[in-house]
Amino acid sequence: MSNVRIGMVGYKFMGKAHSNAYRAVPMFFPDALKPEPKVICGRDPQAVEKARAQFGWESAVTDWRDLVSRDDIDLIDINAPSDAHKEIALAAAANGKHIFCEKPLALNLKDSKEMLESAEKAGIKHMVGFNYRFAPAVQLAKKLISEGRIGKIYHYRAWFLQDWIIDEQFPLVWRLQKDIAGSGSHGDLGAHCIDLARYLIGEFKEVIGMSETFVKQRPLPSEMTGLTAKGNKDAPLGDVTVDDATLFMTRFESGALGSFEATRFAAGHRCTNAFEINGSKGSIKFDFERLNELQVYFTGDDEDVQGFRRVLVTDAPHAYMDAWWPAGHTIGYEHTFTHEIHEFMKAIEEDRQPVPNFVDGVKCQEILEAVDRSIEERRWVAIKELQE
Ligand code: SOE
Repeated sequence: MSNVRIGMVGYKFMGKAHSNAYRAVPMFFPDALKPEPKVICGRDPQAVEKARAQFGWESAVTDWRDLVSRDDIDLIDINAPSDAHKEIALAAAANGKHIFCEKPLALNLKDSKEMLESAEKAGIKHMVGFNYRFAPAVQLAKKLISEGRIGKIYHYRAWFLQDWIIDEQFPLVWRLQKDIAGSGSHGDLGAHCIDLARYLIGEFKEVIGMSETFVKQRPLPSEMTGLTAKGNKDAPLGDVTVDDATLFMTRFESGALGSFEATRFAAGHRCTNAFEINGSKGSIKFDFERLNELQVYFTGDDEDVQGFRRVLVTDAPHAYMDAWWPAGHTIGYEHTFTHEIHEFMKAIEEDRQPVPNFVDGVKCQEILEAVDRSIEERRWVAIKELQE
């Protein structure tokens, strides 16, 4: 196979991010298989046709059922709202298509397990969209930890802060409806923090959390709108059925202690996805708003120059950077998706599963649900309980 022919379901925020990556991969990573953006799918014929022309897909369809069985498609990309993931993924797997699915993998743990089982049974390659793993600075953090340069890890602190729903008139978009989104800040933002923690320092052992829905009712939107929707104060109100903020503490299998905070109510924070890790030999700090930097502290530095150093992660020794620009030239959010798709193309070429895949999607969902259970039952919940 020389090209991987893509059929993509969804054409909004993530559809745009993925389309951009499919176009960028052959230009910047010409060594691996080439993704070929063939068919884009969405329910609204005019809107999907507009996206097709703008994002550069060959053709557009309005029913994903027509897409998953086509002979001229090798990989199905699912970036429609979360309630659509499972049905499309099961059908795609049954038709032998590889799958790239946005996070969170499904509405709940049960559905995510079903998706994993069907993918394994079909023998297809599957990937879940935890794109922040693919920031070169995050990869450098992983390298430093794996090489033992931070020592034994004691603390993992993560926070993902946004502020796009602080206005009480902001409409009840799909991301605020449990039956469509699965959960609120927890599954949307907390899922990224959980995945990064698993990637960087390993598995969670037990959790205890708390959450709040600060604004319980919001104006109903007139259409399926997203993050940039505008409120209409005269519209009838509907119930918000997801969390606005979820916080939890954890103990990792390694013995490290962790704290996590995901909220859409942190005024001034547009997209602060950050973590800090403290070990016996040093510390690491990352903040997505400064994507090209990693702050690193080593206890072994001479006393008179000790302090956090700012490493600009833009040069050839850093992951993926030799494919981009000369040393010191920065990259952005969209590059995380390009790296992610590149990894998927390489995995198909080498006939192995890409990482993160549906196994990681399920493990993340276990932790999300363990936190939910701990909130409901007001107690510590062992992750093992969810695996029984
Ligand atoms: C919206 O909250 C959002 O776009 C998430 O859905 C993404 O996964 C995250 O990367 C940024 O914020």
